[in-house]
Amino acid sequence: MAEILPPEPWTGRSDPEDGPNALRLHHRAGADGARVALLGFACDEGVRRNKGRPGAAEGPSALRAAMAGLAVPAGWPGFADLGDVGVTGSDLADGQAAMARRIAEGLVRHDRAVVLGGGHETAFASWGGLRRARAGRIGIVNIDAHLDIRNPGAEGASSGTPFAQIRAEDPEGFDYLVLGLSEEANTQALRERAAEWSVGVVADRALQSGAEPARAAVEALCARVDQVYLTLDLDVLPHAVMPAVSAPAGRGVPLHVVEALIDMVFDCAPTVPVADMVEFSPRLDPSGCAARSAALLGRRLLLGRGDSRQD
Ligand SMILES: [Mn+2]
Repeated sequence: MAEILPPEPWTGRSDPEDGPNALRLHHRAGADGARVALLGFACDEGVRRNKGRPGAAEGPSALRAAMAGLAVPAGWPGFADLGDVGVTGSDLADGQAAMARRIAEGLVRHDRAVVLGGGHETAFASWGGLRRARAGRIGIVNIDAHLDIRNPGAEGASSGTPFAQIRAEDPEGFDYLVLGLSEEANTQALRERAAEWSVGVVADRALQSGAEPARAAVEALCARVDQVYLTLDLDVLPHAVMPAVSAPAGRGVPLHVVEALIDMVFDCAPTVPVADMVEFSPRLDPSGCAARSAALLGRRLLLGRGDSRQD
């Protein structure tokens, strides 16, 4: 069953003595005229079916808490929090359908929906919401160690199947690029399927010192689509930075390179109406340090093109 969970109030540190520009993310929640909507998908069922470690359902509220105190530029128009869709029980398809509807509704009033997962089953809802709300060709850029194009198993769809499901819905329009793929974490069967489906791949090993090796593939995809759906699986980060995922990466792509990849997509894409960040499991982050890194990336997705650059 899917339930609509209203947004919680945003709270955090305030420093009024430093003047009107001492703004943090929580100060811009619910701002009038916000172009960006934030939504959460509180769901563990996809990871459970994928035989992973649960906890992703607690991701949206933990990520909000970690993002709340981050500084934002004074001119940033802010964001609207549309709350979460919670999946209770085992009806994943019903939960994804409810989430897709919420995203599509959000895109009526806002230019971009930023979705906090949930496992990577969130992607089927993100893409579904975008397809419902906007016409035109969709290119998918997935920053991830994994292809997530498995065939559904005995229990059906999971966090390992979303991009195969998307292709099944729209085989002609399927245009999919994975950045940060770990050769060792994807079976030969999956890599052969990716080649058969013309999936673009840039390996994690090519992205150790910078994002430039991905530029040609990102620019080519952006040139042939009308809009990009950007999806970020936190398990692309090295395990020392991001232990709080079901499947931590043995190698991973460094945080600064992931930031540069996000910037590259926002710079190249005609538009990015939906971006999501998935697989964060706070119960696997006892120190809270992984949440701090995830929050930097969530902030970048919220601020989008240009606005996130303070470096
Ligand atoms: Mn994934």
